[in-house]
Amino acid sequence: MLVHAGGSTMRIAVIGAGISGIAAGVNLQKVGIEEFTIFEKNPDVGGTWFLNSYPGAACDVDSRLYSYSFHTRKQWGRRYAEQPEILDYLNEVVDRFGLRPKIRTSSDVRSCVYDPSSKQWRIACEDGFEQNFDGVIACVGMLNDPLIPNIPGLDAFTGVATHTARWPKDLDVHGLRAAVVGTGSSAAQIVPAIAPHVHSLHLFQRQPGWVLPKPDKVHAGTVKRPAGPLQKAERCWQYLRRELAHGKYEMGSRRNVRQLRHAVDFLERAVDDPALQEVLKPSYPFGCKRAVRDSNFYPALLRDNVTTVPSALVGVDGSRVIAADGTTVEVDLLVLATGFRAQEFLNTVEVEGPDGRLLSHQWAEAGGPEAFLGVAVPGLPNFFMTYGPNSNTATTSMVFVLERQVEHIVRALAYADRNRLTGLMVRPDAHRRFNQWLQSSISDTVWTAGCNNYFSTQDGKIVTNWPHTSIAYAGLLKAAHPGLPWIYEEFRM
Ligand code: N01
Repeated sequence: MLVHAGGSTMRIAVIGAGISGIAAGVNLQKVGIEEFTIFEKNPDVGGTWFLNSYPGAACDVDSRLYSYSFHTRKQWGRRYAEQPEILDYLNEVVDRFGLRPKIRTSSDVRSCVYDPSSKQWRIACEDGFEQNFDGVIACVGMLNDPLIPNIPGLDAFTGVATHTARWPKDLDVHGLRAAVVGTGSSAAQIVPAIAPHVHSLHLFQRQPGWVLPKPDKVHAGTVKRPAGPLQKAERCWQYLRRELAHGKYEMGSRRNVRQLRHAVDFLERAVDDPALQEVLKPSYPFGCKRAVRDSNFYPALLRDNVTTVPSALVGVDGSRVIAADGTTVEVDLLVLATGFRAQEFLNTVEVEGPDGRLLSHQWAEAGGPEAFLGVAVPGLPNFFMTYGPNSNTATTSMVFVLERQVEHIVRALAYADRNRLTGLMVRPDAHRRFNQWLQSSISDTVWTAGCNNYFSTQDGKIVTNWPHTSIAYAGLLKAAHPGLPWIYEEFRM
């Protein structure tokens, strides 16, 4: 990218200092936009990797791939890094690129309102801080707002109740009678991590998930130097292998049937009890929910102190937790591994465009959140987002995807800056055509097979996932140059 010749005057607000917020800071500096503030609601950087500190929290994507292309590591401590190592890595990137002075921590952005007279966005934080910016990059993530199920009596639970993404720092689980609710990726990590230490553990499973092994490996140590040619080649191979293995999640495709067979084999090898096998076997196609990757989950369920309750948690009465099938257990610790409000994009920030319309209303009228390539929405000049609607790629590392989004966004803002535009905005027809094509590509995917997944709205519209390969997605982001008049509309004073 070219550095702005005359020196940039543009001032950008980045909301969130997680993986994409940090990448946005690095890329803005790269194009010479130095006037930016990264607002972070937490007391420190890292986003999801700051908040998800529950026992066993780790990444189920190979670390060689789950890291920035602009800051690689020669060797990670293990093949699938655990949360502390990923958080350490993100802090290292922040310091290496001198971003810390640009980050305003403990700053919860509550609203982002466009002021038509100044042609700027007014950012307002919960602590009363307000400031105007020429452009906004919302990097709040898709999995940031915990979904606490509406369970009668939960508020009055007499023990310790916590969501996985809000784990109390010094919680000692030793000897506790625990219940874990949910069987997604978070539950699959926390159950094996705490099962050996708790007195007993009851796992409340509403609907089982497909599980694949995770061939983890501990390395001799972490080498923080940049990856050499060999590690770069391995990273590239990891990427291509994942792309080739998954492709599109098409219902009944040869690939999908093969993945299903792999998951069934793994279940049958790992669980020798036929009754438990039956309980753990999903009745929907592989990939309808994001598959769990963990080699320790099934063995943990076979422990003497672990019981799988094949029923949803429906009530809490003092220290007793109650399942839909009537099972009642007395517990000291209630872990809600119940996921996130993934379909409610940007629900923690009120975004109001030039015409006074709220983005949430715009999306409600459209039947659910939608965006152009997951990054831009018509009616919002110089407003972009990462990890927006339908940009969750099931096939690869989200770090790869978020980096490509950030590159697209920063290129657009730099273009607006260079050309002295007051705004750059995706055209409604480009946005409409893109979303029509996108939704028609989704109709034959396994995500529509009718399982409980977090990909769709209540009306069944898939709003989180990208149906094609990440190569195709990255290619489209690259091809959609901000100067193309049939994609972006330009505004001048
Ligand atoms: O959440 P989920 P998660 N009684 O939504 C269940 C990422 N992630 O935090 O399936 C009983 O997958 C619910 O049941 P059902 C990753 O993208 C990544 O585990 O809806 N159960 C489900 O089992 C992942 O996909 C890593 O029937 C109840 C569970 O709660 C995403 O985060 C690690 C219930 C929620 O599962 C979310 O994963 C961890 C009830 N009343 C997470 N209510 C990596 O390694 C809800 N459930 C990168």
